[in-house]
Amino acid sequence: MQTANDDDGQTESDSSSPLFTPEGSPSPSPAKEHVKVALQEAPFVEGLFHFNQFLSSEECQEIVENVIDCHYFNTDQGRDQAVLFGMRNNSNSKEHDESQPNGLPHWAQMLLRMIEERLRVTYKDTINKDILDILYNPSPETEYTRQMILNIYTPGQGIADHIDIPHRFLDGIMILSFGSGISMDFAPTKNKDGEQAFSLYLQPGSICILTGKSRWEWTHGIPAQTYDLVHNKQTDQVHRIERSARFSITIRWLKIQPESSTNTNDDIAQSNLRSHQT
Ligand SMILES: O=C(O)CCC(=O)C(=O)O
Repeated sequence: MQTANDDDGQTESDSSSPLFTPEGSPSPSPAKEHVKVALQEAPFVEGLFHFNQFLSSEECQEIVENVIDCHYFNTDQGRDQAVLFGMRNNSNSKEHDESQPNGLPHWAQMLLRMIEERLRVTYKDTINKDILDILYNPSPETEYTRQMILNIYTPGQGIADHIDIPHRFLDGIMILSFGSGISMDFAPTKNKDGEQAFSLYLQPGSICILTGKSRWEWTHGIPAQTYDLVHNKQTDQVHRIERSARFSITIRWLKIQPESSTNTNDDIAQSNLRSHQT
């Protein structure tokens, strides 16, 4: 593996967007810790799917503009995370129907439908019915709702390695990336079958899907650093890519549980994961 210091132009950060220009935020200091080399494509892990260029840059732009119009964020005041909830599933209906109003804003409903359609048609050779059901049609026996977490990461920010709380969220997590690319670390928790931790570069416009083993038995997290090292498979070189602001949308199924006091603690635990470079 050779190393190169130039940016190979993979990131398409949109520095003109107000979502990505947090005026007055402190400029991060250079990374101190060891920066792992990230892969452009995911190695095989049961239930993990990663598609680069899942969304076109025009689609990314439109989604970001819709989010800006909703005024969720104020990065000057540290408001860099928003959580959206849909309505609970209707236990009378057998199948979850993404085309029915679900309490989420229009742009989010459109996005959910677009992802479903694309997975069903364009990625049908990889995404089978079982995976689509996990993502779009969970068991009607459980009470659940859609949850979307929107996160802005400025360079130097990350999220601690974690497994999304097992008793709080169902199987099936989708992570969409916009703005800057970023490395995500994955590590097995069970240390069996010779599985190795790795780092994956999430490009803008990509989708990363965690189901099954990758959701329940692997941690994922984003190291708090100001740049990433990315291995280019074609040239066998490692490129240093500076981070700019990244925006992500994480889509999950949130279980509805009666014991709300536990839920509150869980929610705090889950939202405290965001980490900053020190
Ligand atoms: O923002 C991301 O890319 C990942 C977010 C995440 O892992 C989480 O909210 O649990």
